[in-house]
Amino acid sequence: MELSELGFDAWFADQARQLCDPNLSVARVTAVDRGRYLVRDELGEIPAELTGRYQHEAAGTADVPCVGDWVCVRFLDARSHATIHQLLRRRSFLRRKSPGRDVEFQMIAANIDVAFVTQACHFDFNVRRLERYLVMVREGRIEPVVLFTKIDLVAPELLEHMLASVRRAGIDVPLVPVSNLTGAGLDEVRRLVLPGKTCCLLGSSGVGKTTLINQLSGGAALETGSVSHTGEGRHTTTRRQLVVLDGGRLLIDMPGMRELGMLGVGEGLDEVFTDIGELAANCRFADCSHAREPGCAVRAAIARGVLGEEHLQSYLKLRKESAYHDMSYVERRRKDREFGRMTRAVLKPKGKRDPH
Ligand SMILES: Nc1nc2c(ncn2[C@@H]2O[C@H](COP(=O)(O)OP(=O)(O)OP(=O)(O)O)[C@@H](O)[C@H]2O)c(=O)[nH]1
Ligand SMILES: [Mg+2]
Ligand SMILES: [Zn+2]
Repeated sequence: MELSELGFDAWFADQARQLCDPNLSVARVTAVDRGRYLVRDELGEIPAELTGRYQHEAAGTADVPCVGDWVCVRFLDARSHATIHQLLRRRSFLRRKSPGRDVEFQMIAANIDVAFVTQACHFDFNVRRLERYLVMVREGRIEPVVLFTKIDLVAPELLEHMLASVRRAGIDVPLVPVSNLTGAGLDEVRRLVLPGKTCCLLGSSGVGKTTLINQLSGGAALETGSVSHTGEGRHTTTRRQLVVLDGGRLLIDMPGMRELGMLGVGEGLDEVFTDIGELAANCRFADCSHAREPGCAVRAAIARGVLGEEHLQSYLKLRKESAYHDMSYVERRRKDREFGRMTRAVLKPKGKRDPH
């Protein structure tokens, strides 16, 4: 196996050259469980932990490695375990705001190319929740694909109805209806999981995420909910894990999310609701709230019937909830300063760095 089959490419190689001590190796985090890690490189997967220094210096939860991260490691005792010394920059990420007033993010996974946002047709379909997931995915610079699973459990008319509501909501990402039972749609999913690319499955518990990964891997490798039950809300998968399929196709399985939590700073929101963004450019006031201001182009579009009132309401609701909106001025300033420090640390010339 080559590192490129784990998703390593020129972009990360460049990072490694800048950040990694030449005596260290590069590996990818494949699982995280309460401070214990699994990392993988060309030769295999081994347990790892953060160095004391790393733990000491990590400024916030976002600096701690998560599944999918590339890290610099030292292999110890004939590769029986490793220590993690340095995190490489993330090209993309999934994160949510930690509970509490402070704007601190919990990283969920990193360096993902495609996120399959998964809902099961028979119990889980919800357009508003779909939008929340899509915002989170777009914000992390990840390509979304929507999967509707368990289509074997619903009548074709119901599926049609669901697809129509998604389109009505202005969601224009690829959408694949699948059944793990009949195999319908699986070839299409397979075509989207490309060698050297990392995909992840997101969605509620019991929608069939792990079952799908097992289908694609051609063997029942991971534990799934029992077949006799629909599985809703049982949280069979308990940790995030990167699975390597043959040909370097990489999939991250995740536990069902109980709660999506707060959203990030709002760029993802505008990408999912591009229609509203385009209309808003013509509102008279730049900070128009699209409530009752004069010259509001968004309200005018609703009056003309080209934009759904419900669509606007869900946009406004998400915008109100987004972390950026929630941040006080002081917090925003602090965040900006932290960011400045971080970029300076990254840009610090190599010769001046302390030895590890
Ligand atoms: N009828 C039907 N059942 C399915 C399908 N896909 C999965 N299941 C069943 O749904 C249940 C839950 O599947 P899992 O793959 O464990 O679901 P999950 O999304 O990984 O759930 P968590 O790990 O809890 O987040 C299992 O009993 C599966 O056999 C499908 O396409 N059709
Ligand atoms: Mg699972
Ligand atoms: Zn407006």
